[in-house]
Amino acid sequence: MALVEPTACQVDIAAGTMSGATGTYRKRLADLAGLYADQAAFAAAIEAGGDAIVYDVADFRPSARSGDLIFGLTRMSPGRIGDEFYMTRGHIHAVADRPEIYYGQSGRGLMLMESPVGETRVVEMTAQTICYVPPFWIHRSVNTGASDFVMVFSYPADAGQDYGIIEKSNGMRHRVMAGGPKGWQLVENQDYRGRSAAAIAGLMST
Ligand code: S6P
Ligand code: ZN
Repeated sequence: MALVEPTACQVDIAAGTMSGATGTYRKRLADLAGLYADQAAFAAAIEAGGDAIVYDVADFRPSARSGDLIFGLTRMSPGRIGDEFYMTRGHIHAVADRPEIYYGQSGRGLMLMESPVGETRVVEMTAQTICYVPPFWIHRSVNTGASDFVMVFSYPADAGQDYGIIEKSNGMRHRVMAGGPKGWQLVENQDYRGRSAAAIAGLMST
């Protein structure tokens, strides 16, 4: 098998960028319609502030081979729609038993995780926090701070992303809203629909 050349990518924490990326994408508010609870606040935010950038992702994908690694950088803007903090779309890995790590670079936020049966876990993150997302956990990043929230991530190259799992449940079980002693609190998503036993068994048999 042909060897891949070793490489290095440089993170610019202040800019929230990574050199040498093989791919980048940007998500603006309009790309995230339906994600937030307060639809009137969502429409007002687009009307008032233009189509704000919510997050940028840059990654390095050497190959899609199992055993290889993808790594990259997520930069999230600070902001809220109503009381709900800016967040990523969230997903489970398409090969559901593939894990991930995130390494905080700057800012403040959290990793919101949900198991197939609907248990919620939160890992709070600041610079130098390493968050381990175990196999089978749905994960979404949330910027709960007042500045950019920047994280390095790495996950197996054959993991893929399944975004439909969150759409099918009408969102994750909990929303992250302003309030409480820490400045953020979990609030039950009123529209949430739990997964069927068959769906859970299907995920866990990966
Ligand atoms: C991929 C990994 C990250 C996210 C990124 C944006 O498995 O978890 O690269 O893709 O943080 O989140 P999302 O949910 O829009 O892919
Ligand atoms: Zn992931």
